[in-house]
Amino acid sequence: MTVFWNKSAETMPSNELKELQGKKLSALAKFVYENIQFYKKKFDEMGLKPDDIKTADDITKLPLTYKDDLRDHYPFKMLAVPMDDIVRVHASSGTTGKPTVVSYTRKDIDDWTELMARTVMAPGITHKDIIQNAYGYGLFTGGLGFHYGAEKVGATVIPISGGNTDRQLMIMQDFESTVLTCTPSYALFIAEYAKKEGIDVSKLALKKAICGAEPWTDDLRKTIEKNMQIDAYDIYGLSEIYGPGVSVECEEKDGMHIWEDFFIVETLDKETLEPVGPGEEGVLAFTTLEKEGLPLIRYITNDVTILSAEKCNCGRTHIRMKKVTGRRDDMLIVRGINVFPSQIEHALMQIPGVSGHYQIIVDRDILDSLEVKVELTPDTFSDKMSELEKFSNDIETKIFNILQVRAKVELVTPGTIPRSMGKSQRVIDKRTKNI
Ligand code: DLL
Repeated sequence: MTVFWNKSAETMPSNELKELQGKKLSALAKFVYENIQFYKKKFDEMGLKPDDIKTADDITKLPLTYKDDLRDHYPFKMLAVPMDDIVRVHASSGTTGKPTVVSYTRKDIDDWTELMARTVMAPGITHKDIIQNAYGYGLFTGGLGFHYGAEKVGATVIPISGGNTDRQLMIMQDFESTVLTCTPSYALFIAEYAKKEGIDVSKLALKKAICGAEPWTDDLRKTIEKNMQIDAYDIYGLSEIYGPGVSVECEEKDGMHIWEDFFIVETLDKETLEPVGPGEEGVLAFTTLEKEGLPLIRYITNDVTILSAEKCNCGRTHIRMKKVTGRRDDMLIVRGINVFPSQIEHALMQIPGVSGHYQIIVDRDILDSLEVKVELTPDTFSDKMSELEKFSNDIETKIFNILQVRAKVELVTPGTIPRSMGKSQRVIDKRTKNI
């Protein structure tokens, strides 16, 4: 039997949903015009008045918002409320050394919790479950996002955070966790580790996993399901739009429901950014209908997917998105963490003696690996011959401090990284484009 957190909202007829979106969008247009200088300027430049926005279809009249706009207003200049009203801040990697910062009012946290409660229950999880939450706690939205939603549902939450796989498995056995929440690559790693340690997964109480924060294929799902003997569900979200809880798969495992009473979702042509319809591939853009702290209009996620407005057997009426099949920019996701090549360059350029030639190699064995080949200037290379290891450790630390991802640094002889006459290929992603 399908379980719901908020059945009336989740099964609201599509026409009612659209009408509700129209009302909320019209109020949002006024709110951002009056409270965010950035949007006021955009509206004025376009000759747009808040009163022009009356229905959900008027969304296309509104300006687009890009990640760079957030960067330009780092950290708090795009807030619609005074800082006194902000109760929490999260952040994710940005295109430069600076993170993308997102701020929440009390109402935003309550709304996010509502979204996460729906998201936890959609894959059939209830207050009876014991949820081992192995998403990272901290500035990353995964840990706390899940935590609040799972508690709201009344489930037992184990706030174990990521890493320390021995302890994960001990807790999983001793506390009889029934649900694991973590990135798909970590779920796969836990399965491999359990096998290596001789743990019989069929004896675990674990039944389900909710995995997301990075792209994964249906093939990987099957492997996780087989190796852990569980059902695994996809969850999508991004910090700018609360975090996890933007969409999730229900028990049908056929696309992720996007909570349309909180968001207007569009898919836009990858080149022109003109709207494309359901069934056509495009870049996801979200408009937040309830956010107070940092409301966003037509926020370009750069995630590419297809929307499906077809009826779902679970009874939820909210539109579904298929798996994310790629990104429109150069962001890499390494073990669930967003990595921009420009951040690595930024880290390298702070170290005297490092030349401008480097190469980033991403691969996947069980977990993603990140390797950076770095050329030193010829002088430094000969000077530092005796202390190359220390030098590469210093670079690794610098990269870790900026990215929070461990990279293996290999110092190479000057002149060995291929030079290019045109665009250099700085990033080699060996993970089969399996998304
Ligand atoms: O990854 C929020 C999250 C936490 C989602 C836990 C799911 C579970 P960010 O760190 O801001 O937020 O990264 C957002 O990650 O734009 C996508 O490119 C990617 N992403 C997130 N979920 C999925 C998914 C969190 N299920 C960026 N499939 C997004 C593919 C995903 N990509």
